[in-house]
Parts: sequence; structure tokens; C-alpha cells
Amino acid sequence: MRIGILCHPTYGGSGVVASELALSLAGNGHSVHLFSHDVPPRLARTPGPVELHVAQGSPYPLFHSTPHDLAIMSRVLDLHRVDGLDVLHAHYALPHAVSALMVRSAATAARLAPLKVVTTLHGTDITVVGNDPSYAPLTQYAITASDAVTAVSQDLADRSALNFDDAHRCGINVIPNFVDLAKFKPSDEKHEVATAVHVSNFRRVKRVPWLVHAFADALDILKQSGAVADLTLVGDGPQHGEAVRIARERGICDRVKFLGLRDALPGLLAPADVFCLPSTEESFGLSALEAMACGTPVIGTRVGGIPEVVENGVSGFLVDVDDRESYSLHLAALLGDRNKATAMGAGARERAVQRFDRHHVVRSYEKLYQSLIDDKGPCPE
Ligand code: GMT
Repeated sequence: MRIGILCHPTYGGSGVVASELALSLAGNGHSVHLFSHDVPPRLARTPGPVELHVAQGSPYPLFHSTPHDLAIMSRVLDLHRVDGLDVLHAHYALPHAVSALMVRSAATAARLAPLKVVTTLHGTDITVVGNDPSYAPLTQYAITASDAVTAVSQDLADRSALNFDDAHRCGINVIPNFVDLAKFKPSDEKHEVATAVHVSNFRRVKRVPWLVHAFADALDILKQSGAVADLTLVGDGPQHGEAVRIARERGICDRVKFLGLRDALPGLLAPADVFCLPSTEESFGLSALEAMACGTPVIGTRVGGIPEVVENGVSGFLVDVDDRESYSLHLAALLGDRNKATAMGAGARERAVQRFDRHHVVRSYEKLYQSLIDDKGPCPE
């Protein structure tokens, strides 16, 4: 198949899913083109045979900001005219699903080969941004007019159906996120001191300052038995300063390391004893899955799609979103008993293998594309 993929060039989330999907599809012998307004970091680090098209557009005095979306659409259309794409897969509804539909419409008007549009919903494109009154009508159109729509968790599919009327005439297909089990794998090397790790873009929804508080509470519990632990925070974003302030306030700067943006995720996740994901909202939690594949159990919150990823008591623990006391207790329990953390980590790896193996999930996308190309579904006209 000849496949075009549109995505935001993000360090995590949909930018990672789109890049890993592109690499896997190319590895399976498809011709894959990825379009974005910058280089997605996950793609940049690999030699995989994906053709990357970065389109940023040209500034012009009439434009308030350079409309890179238009430049991306032009680039896709140009490629389709010459090479012919079978499928255009938009990751994140805005603007990419709208851009893909515009290209499909332009291709039809120019009597080019038919192009099928698949839209994958990732989270805030539905729950926050796309649901905002200033974008909701267009998000509704993007969902309705796509040839197929997928969501990364059942929870997100349900919420999309709730927020948008008749979300899609054929329903929303749940195709979960996936992980490369060969790249993200357990290691025998652990840190000398029990260590919790968190990776994110430090947006408010990730609650990094809350995590620093919970970790400080866990340290207080561990102190009673003379134990210590470390917290490694990977990534950067709006709440970085607040997290540093709280670490100082709680007097635990010597136990909390702020590493900033890092690429070497398997090497940071595998030696840790526990991964922390205390989000207030999370449609899936890809970073948690990557930790699980590395054999690191997760302490997450019972929100969105996280319970579809982390099995409470088996691959980690889930707590209610405002229950900081339980969060700290579970954190102290795993950091204070590294054998227990290792045993739970084995459960986490097993769940990643059984449910989220890259090969298996990518096949679901391939089947969906093929059914659209053959005009056989998910619901033929
Ligand atoms: O939707 C977002 O907030 C951003 C998005 C992204 O593009 O980074 O993250 C979402 O998509 C990820 C990949 O599917 C999921 O693992 C994240 O859970 C999800 N984030 C939220 O729902 C907050």
C-alpha cells in the first residue's frame, strides 16, 4: 500500500504513535510518507525507510502566523498527483483530519486516484481542543467525513461518541497504542537506590508538582524503616518551575533529579523500580505502556484509558485521582520492597506482550486500510 501519515512533531504521544506506525508499516514493505511541520524526534532517531516531508510554508505579511497546515496539504496533494497515495492517515483530529479531507476533496476535483482518509483520535483533540466551541463544529465534520475513525482506547471512543453526534456512521474502531517490545525491554541493571521515574511534557494534566508532593510523602513513610528512594523526572514543559519549587519547599532536592528532554527512554525506564503517571486526564498513557514493556510497574490514576493499559494489582496500581494518600502508600510499598516491584514488573511486561505488541496492533491498521481500499468496510457505502 502507499500510505501517507500526518502528525504533530511531538516528543511523546501522537507524534510517537504516528512515527512508530510509519516505521512499522515501512518495515512491512509498504511505501510510507510522513508529513509534519517539523521532524518528529522519534522518527529522527531511526534509519527506517520512511520518507519524511517537513512543510513549513513561507511567511507573508498578510499572514498573522505562517500557515504550515496549508503547506502540508499542498505537499501531500503534490505527492498524490505524482505517486498516488491509497490512504492518508491523520493523527490528532485538528488540524490533520481536516487537512486530509481537504486533500481528498482536491484530489476528487482534479480526478486523481481515490484517496481514503483514516483519522485517529488521541485524546485532547476530542476532550479539550476539539470540544472547544471555537473548534467543535469542524471537529464534528472531520469525524463524520473521514472514511474511518479510530480511537486509542475504548474510553476515548465512548467519550467521542458522547461529545459528537453520531460520531461516525460506522462507529469508532478502537485500535490501542502499541510498543516495540524489542526496543523497550527489561534490563537486569537496577539503580543502587530504589527509583521512581516519570516522563512527560509537564503539562498541567500530568500533575508533576502533585507527584513531587506524593513522592515527598512516600519518602516520609520510607524514612520510618530507614529506607530512601530517588525520583527521576524526564521531560520539560509548563509545570517544570512549579515542580522544582515544591521539591525545594519539601526539602527533597537531593532525591529528585530533573533530567530535561531525553531520547534514551528504554535506558531510563528499565532500571527504574516504578513508573508514575498521576494524570488527571489520559486517553491511553503511552509512556506507561513503554515502561511496562521495560518490566517497570506503573502507579497510575483511575482516569480515561489508563485502566485499559494498567491492570490494578497485576501490572501496577491504580488510585483515584484525588487520593494522594493512597498514591504515596503504593509508591512507598513498591520503592520499599524492590522484589515486589520486580514481580509486578514481570506482570507489566506480560501485559504489554499480550495486549500491545507492535506487530499485532499494526496488523489491525493494515487490515483497516486494506478494507477501505477494497471498499469493504468498516462500512461500505
Ligand atoms: O491529546 C493530547 O493531550 C496530546 C496527545 C499527544 O498528541 O501527545 O496525547 C494523547 O495521545 C497519546 C497517544 O495516543 C496518549 O497516550 C495520551 O494518553 C493522550 N493524552 C491525553 O489524553 C492527555
